[in-house]
Amino acid sequence: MTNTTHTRRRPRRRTIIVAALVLGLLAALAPVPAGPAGASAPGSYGVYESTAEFYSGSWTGEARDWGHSYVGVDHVHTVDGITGVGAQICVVDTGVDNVSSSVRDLNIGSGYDGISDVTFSAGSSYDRGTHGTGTAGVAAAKWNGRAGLGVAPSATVRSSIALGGPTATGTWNGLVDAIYWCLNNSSVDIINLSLQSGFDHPNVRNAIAYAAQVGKIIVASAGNAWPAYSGTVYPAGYNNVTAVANLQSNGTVRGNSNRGNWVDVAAPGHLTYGLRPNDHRRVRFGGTSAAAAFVSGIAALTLDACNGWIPHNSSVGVTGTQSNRFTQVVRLASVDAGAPGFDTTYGHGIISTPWLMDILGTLGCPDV
Ligand SMILES: [Ca+2]
Ligand SMILES: [Ca+2]
Repeated sequence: MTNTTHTRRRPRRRTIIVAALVLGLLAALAPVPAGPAGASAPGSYGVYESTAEFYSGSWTGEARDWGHSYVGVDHVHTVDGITGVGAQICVVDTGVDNVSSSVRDLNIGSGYDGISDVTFSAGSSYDRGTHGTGTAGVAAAKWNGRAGLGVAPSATVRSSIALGGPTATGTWNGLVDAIYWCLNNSSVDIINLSLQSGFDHPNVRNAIAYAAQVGKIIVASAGNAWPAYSGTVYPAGYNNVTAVANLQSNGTVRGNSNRGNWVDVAAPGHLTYGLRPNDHRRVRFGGTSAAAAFVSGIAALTLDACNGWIPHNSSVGVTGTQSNRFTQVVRLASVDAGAPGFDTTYGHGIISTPWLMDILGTLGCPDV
């Protein structure tokens, strides 16, 4: 990794935050359905949240997540001054809890519930479970004396609900509606999909292709079902998506993180710090869900550094949609791990955030 120093701070408008009070956590490990490829779509509940572990644990005070130092996010925050200002992450999940404006540990904008087809204001954001708030926390929690620090603490979260119920599952229609709400929202820059399925549903595929076409960056979890399910995981397996494997603090990918030639990168995901609903206290949140959220936070840092636009550079393969360009800069900024060169477990390797910033500077991003 190399370091650069920067003096900057361009003021940008942003939305206000909010947060909540209370407790409660559940651990839902849903199996990936080995989708009937080529056959008719499975009925209603075909999409599952991508969470292996959700540790309620005890409150441990303010501290950075291990992953921040492991991949240099702390350096990018403190030395480069890049924190995700101006970026918006649409979290397609169980929702993001925000019942109290007295605890301001997430910047939350207005949202949408694809299950009941209603929109809601920033102040009335809610979580149908726990998974979405955990995910949002990994990506964008702020310091507030109560919670931890996310990868992009200045980014704004937009909640678009696709999962619910005791096992945090959803319908294909609900998922498609939730993705469309994100892509139709011009303020949204990044779509986080911490969910997994073995079924390549054409409507989901098309929605994601359209999201990429209109300039959104799409990030998805590799899945937590290895080796029980060894096929391609969707939506992570789509070309327009950055697929993220679950890195542990010992530098290895977790055993249940799904593998395949569609995996792009490994990022901290095991026992990372997320937020729990109701009190927004920090919890250990793990799985490829957290790893995807970590990279969505890095996407927000990228857009902060690039003032919202990743420049094209065909000589290093940074071409195509903004989502494709993001995938490519992530690949370029990954440190090889596991088997030499690209491999199906780590993809192109372990993300290095300072290296990514150096690459963005070389590409001409104005703020690094
Ligand atoms: Ca990909
Ligand atoms: Ca490798």
